[in-house]
Parts: sequence; C-alpha cells; structure tokens
Amino acid sequence: MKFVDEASLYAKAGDGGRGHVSFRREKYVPKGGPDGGDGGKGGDVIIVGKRSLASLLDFRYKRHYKAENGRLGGGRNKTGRNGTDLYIYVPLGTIVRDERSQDILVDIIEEEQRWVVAHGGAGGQGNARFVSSVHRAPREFTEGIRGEERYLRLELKLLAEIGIVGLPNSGKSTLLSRLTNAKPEVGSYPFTTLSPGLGVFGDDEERVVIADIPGIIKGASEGKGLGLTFLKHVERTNVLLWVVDASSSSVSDDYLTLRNELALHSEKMLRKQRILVLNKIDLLAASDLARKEKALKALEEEVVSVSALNGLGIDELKAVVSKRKGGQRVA
Ligand SMILES: Nc1nc2c(ncn2[C@@H]2O[C@H](COP(=O)(O)OP(=O)(O)OP(=O)(O)O)[C@@H](O)[C@H]2O)c(=O)[nH]1
Ligand SMILES: [Mg+2]
Repeated sequence: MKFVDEASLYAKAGDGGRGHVSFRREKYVPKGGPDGGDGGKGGDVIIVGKRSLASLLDFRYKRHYKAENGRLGGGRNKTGRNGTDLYIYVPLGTIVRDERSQDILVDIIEEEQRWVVAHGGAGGQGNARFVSSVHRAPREFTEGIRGEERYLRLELKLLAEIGIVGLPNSGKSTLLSRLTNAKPEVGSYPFTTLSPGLGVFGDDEERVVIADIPGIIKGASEGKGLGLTFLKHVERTNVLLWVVDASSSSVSDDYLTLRNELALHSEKMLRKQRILVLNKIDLLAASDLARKEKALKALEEEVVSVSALNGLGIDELKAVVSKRKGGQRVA
C-alpha cells in the first residue's frame, strides 16, 4: 500500500476581460463622450481544504483546472462581469508545491483553509478611461491581463492521530512496526530514530495514522538529546502511546521522567488520551512483571503489557487503540 498520495495538475486562472470602446448616444448629439467600460477580472483558482476527502485519487482523472475569464466591458460605462473562481478541494494534510521550482506554496491542514494558486488577470480598460481635455473621443482600450497559470504538485502527507512517545530504546519503532505496516529502523541503541516515522493502523475503511518520534530523555526540554522539537509532530494527535521499557531498573522513574518532560513542553501533552504501554515483557519473570505492572497501575489508568518483539499482548493493545482512536481531539 502506498501512503503518500501524489498528483500533478495544471491550474489556469481566468484572463481579464477586454475594455470596451463605445460612445454615448443621445438624441441630437451625433457623437457623445466615450463610455466604454472596463473588462471584468478573471476568476482565481483556489485550493480549499476538505476534511471529508481522503485521497488525491480524483486528480488522476482530471488534471486541468481553468477558472472562468472575465467578460468584456460594455457600453454606458458598464464593467464586464468577473469570471467565477474555481475551487479545487483537497484532503487535509495536502502539501502544494510549484512543480517547476519544487517550492512549497502551502500546507493545507485545516477545514476550509484557502489558498489562491493562480490569480485571475485584471480586466482591461475601456475607452472612457482615456478621455482628457485634449483627447475627447479616445478609441483606446486595453486587453485584459492574462490569468496566471501554474503547474502544481500535490502530496498528501497523512496527519497522525496517534503518537508514540517514550525514552530512547524503549521499543517505540518496534511497536510501530507491530501495529502498522511501517518498517522503521530499529536498533539496540538510543536515538536510532532521528526523524518521525508514520505508519497506518487499521483497514482501508478506517485508517488511522500513527507517528513514531525520536526518544525523549531527562532534560530534553532544555535541549538534551534530540530535544523536544519532534513533539510538534504529535501535537495534534488525539491519543499518545507512552512506551516504557519493562527491563528498566525503575519503570516508575522512567514514567515520571517522560511525564515531566512532556509537561515541560506543554500541559496539552498531558491532557491527551493516553495508553501506557509496558514493553519488552518477554525479558521479565512473571513475578517481576506483576510487580512492575502494579507500580505503573498506581500511576496510570490504562496499562497494557506487551512484547513488541514477539507479539505478546499486541492484539489487546490493538483493541484498546481501536476503541480510543475516535476520541475527542484536544484543541
Ligand atoms: N526483548 C525485547 N526487545 C525489544 C522489544 N521491543 C524492542 N526491542 C529491542 O529494543 C531495541 C530498541 O528498539 P527500537 O524499536 O529501536 O526502540 P526506540 O524506542 O524506537 O528507540 P529510539 O528510536 O532510539 O528512541 C531494539 O534492539 C529492539 O529489538 C521487546 O518487546 N522485547
Ligand atoms: Mg525508534
């Protein structure tokens, strides 16, 4: 399955309408003053974010988007009608690039967010504009300006709804690969993950994107380790999976370190729904596991024990995640 949807398209804004040449007609006045109106403005091509869209598939079938041209100016100083704007609806999470320069024009992340990708041309001037004391019967007019055209590249970057956080080496990436189809790099050393990774959880009908980010250490809020800058990638998620390594000498200390660093970044992090995942339980003796689970349950409501390595407890975790994923988004 492909996660990053891409599409190319051509957008052309409407041309401005031509200015009009005419002269007032009045009884007994053979030739009145000039009264040719301006042309109308061409329509813009506007990209608009729409939550209900899920892919860029539609752009495989329709690639040309052209807004209406402005109309000609009329007599009696009538300005031509403006061309109608053309809206192109895209899913949230779409990055819009100029295909030639590859520059990012806009990142569409909100419902109804708008961005004009091609501006309509201004209307031309009618001959009424050219009149002066020495030039009483001008026949000049101007053409409308051509509407902008642009070749665009759209990329749908999926917005994560669930984030995985934890200390380095706790098994976050291994967990991501268990829950989703992603194949992140896993290493037996801290800071294997240097940039966020995404995977898709669930079936085609109900896809939920999970983000795995680099590990957080004590002092991360002061810039230690890789710092907390990557937390922005999970800032908009509904749910956080907090991963704690069960083989650590103190799971409670690890939990508190994580909690503290997240809180120092933003209290919002603590208001999100969370599931505490006690990972690497394959490394523990049963009595040891029971003791550690108890310690964590004193601190957290929902604790799920798993082994991301051998799959133990993963089905239960998936069920818990499924139940939570529709939860309220924290603003
Ligand atoms: N025994 C065991 N080892 C695991 C388990 N999950 C992960 N590991 C191992 O722990 C190490 C770290 O795993 P990663 O998934 O890279 O951990 P991470 O939290 O993503 O690490 P960073 O990206 O460095 O923060 C690897 O050697 C994994 O094979 C588990 O459930 N049991
Ligand atoms: Mg990792």
